[in-house]
Amino acid sequence: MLYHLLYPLHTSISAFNVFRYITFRAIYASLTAFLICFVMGPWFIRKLSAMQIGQYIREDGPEAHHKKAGTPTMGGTLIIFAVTTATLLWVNLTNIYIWILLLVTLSYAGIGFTDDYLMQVKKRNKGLTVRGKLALQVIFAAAAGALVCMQPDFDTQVTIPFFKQIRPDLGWGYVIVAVLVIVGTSNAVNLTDGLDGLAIGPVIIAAVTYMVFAYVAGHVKFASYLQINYVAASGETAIFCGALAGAGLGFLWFNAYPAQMFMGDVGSLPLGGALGTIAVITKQEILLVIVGGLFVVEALSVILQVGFFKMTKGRRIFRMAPLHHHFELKGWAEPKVIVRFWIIAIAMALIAMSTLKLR
Ligand code: 57M
Repeated sequence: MLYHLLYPLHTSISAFNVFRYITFRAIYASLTAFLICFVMGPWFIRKLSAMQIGQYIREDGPEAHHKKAGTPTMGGTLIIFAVTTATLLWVNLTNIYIWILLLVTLSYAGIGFTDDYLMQVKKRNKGLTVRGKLALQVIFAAAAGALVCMQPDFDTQVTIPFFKQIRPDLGWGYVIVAVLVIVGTSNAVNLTDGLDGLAIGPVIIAAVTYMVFAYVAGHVKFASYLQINYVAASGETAIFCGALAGAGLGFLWFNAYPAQMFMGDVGSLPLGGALGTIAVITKQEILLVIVGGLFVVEALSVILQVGFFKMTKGRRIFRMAPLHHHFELKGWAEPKVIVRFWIIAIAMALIAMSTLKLR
């Protein structure tokens, strides 16, 4: 909005020229989203507490979690409000990719909100069914995938990290890749969200990484120099990434150990969905396995544990899945697990960045 209001004035006030630059708007979108979360956080936590939206803690979980009972949850509502407001303020609103990102973010927030609302407010012990949630996620991801494929400048090749020459063109089959990436990331972030700051830290790291990729993919000269797919107009999504990172930082202020609030499904589902959609738009779909390596490892630990548990009728690979519970039960203090997982996430992001140069 500010872009549309202020940039046209650059002919009389030359300082307003800065509104043209994606880098400038990405930084300010990030600061705007951060400030919204930071300033509104205490009020929001008080509201959640007054509405008694407190976390129910599973009895079979690690002992250390029992003291977290009643921590306000659904803090993701604030994150999504901050991301959406900052994005709408700073982007060029005629950019279709921004609307596709908002479609996934807000629809996934709606799914998560409904689930949380049924469990936390209506105090039902089950929210939406797993199948129902998955079906809705697939529908909105497929809609986003189809919209992306319909853009005249978007090609349906898939980028394979480290092998820049191999780019299989999937045609409409690309929608299936988009669905797998978006739905998979959404659920992997949700599984990771089990310790204070554990999910939001790597979300911030991934958002910053994709901010760089979005900027490069949307810049014809940089994209050609680095031999990556150029996606016309995708640079604007760097501003959304900035907003995501900023809102994440603002939320982390309150979610840092010991957490004053949790994000709930209304946060974890859309954050993962948004990262998946950015990966698709910037044509760095497979790279998300590296950028979001931590989410992948957490999801794999669940798949392996559940598979092994069923096959062996009750035996386990890990003390408990997802993986963060395994280390907790081994006796690592919660902050140690969290910070060490962040360190791994940063290392994975650096490896992902290196693919810009490696081929
Ligand atoms: C949600 N969420 C937390 C909070 C957060 C298939 C199975 C492995 C699924 C998995 C599962 O349900 N995962 C998704 C993980 C929950 O947090 C809420 O949920 C939101 C995200 N959706 O925002 O609102 C608890 O996590 C802790 N937490 C924090 N700090 C935070 O900032 O400490 C969350 C955010 C909170 C709080 O304690 O209550 C969750 O874990 O429920 N299931 C599991 O993760 C369960 N694992 C399991 O059953 N493993 C089995 C195998 C055979 C499947 C095994 O290994 O034996 C564990 N979850 C819990 N206790 N809480 C089991 C024990």
